[in-house]
Amino acid sequence: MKQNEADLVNGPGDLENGVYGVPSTYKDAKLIYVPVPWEATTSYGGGTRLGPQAILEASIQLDLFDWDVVDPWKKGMFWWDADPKIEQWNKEARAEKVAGHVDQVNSLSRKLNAAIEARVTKILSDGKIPALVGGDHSTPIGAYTALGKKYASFGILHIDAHSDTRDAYQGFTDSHASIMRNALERVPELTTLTQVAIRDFCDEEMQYLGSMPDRVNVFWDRDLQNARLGRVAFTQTCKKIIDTLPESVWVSIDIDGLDPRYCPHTGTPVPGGLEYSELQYLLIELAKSGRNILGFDLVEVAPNTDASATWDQAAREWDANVGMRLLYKLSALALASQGVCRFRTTSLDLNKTGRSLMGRGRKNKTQKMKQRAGQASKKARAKKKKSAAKKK
Ligand SMILES: [Mn+2]
Repeated sequence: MKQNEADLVNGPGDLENGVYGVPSTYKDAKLIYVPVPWEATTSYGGGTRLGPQAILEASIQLDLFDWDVVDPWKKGMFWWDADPKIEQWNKEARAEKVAGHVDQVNSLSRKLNAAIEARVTKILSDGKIPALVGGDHSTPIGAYTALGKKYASFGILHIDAHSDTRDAYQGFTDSHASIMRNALERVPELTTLTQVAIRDFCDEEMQYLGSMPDRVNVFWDRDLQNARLGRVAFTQTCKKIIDTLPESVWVSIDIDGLDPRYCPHTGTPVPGGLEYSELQYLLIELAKSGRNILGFDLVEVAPNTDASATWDQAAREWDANVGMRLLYKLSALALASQGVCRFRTTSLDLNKTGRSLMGRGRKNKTQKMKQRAGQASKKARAKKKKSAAKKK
């Protein structure tokens, strides 16, 4: 195990140490990952149960330097391996689903929810930040229940292509397509749900969302795309999104909220969506707004299991690579939002090389002009001298 800080920061990662190649224990870590290899109710493409392991394996590629937060990895990020029972329940649930036994699937979902709730409750009561890694989007309901028991009120910032407010999709009470409806109905402490990048939903969902204007805010992808076409700055849109949220916020990111080129193997991809840079900007602004990020879930990342891609590690790992980088950024921002880590400020924390050269164009131009003028007068002086010498 490498303990040397220079090795950790500058060398290649070693998975034996832990996630991102950083040595960590539950006891010392401030942020705890809860991987959930579960896809019992997946309705289209499969493979998201493999997401957590793929993200873990991709994590050693990461350089630990973070542009926004000072050394978030030093506060400890611990990967709390999933209970093997979850994989077993998932297998059983998939078989019951194929057999058309809806009730059995629902009963296995309830087992999962209880297990996740127990784990997240422990993390919260130990004063740590829970970070769930799915799995499909049904997986975090136990985390929301635990949150509701700990906090009097909180909001959810929900990034997704889908509204996920269907009533028991295909008969499954804990469907990935019902997560936010279940959250609204089972967790009264959830006072505000703000959805972003939503572009696939049904009539029933539209009506349901419209029935609670005081509790739900939706930033439709159509409006975001139109704003982009009309050259409305995303920075302005971000302000509007963040303004809807209360002081304490859980972030729920379905990776399909992004443009699908970032996550082509996710279960239910839809064209449109956020750019990676937009999502990152939104999360940074949320953290810097003074709000408290209580924790988060990142779901629906699915690795490329196409056999023809097995020769090409980069192609195989692309989805997990994107998911892993988002996971680290979210972790850093959650830690900083709670005051555990410091936000980086350009003037104090970056050396000359790291300082942004953007926005200094005018100054540079003036400097260049001055320099040129100086050179010109130098030349003129030299010419004068020369001609004076000739005259002699
Ligand atoms: Mn979703």
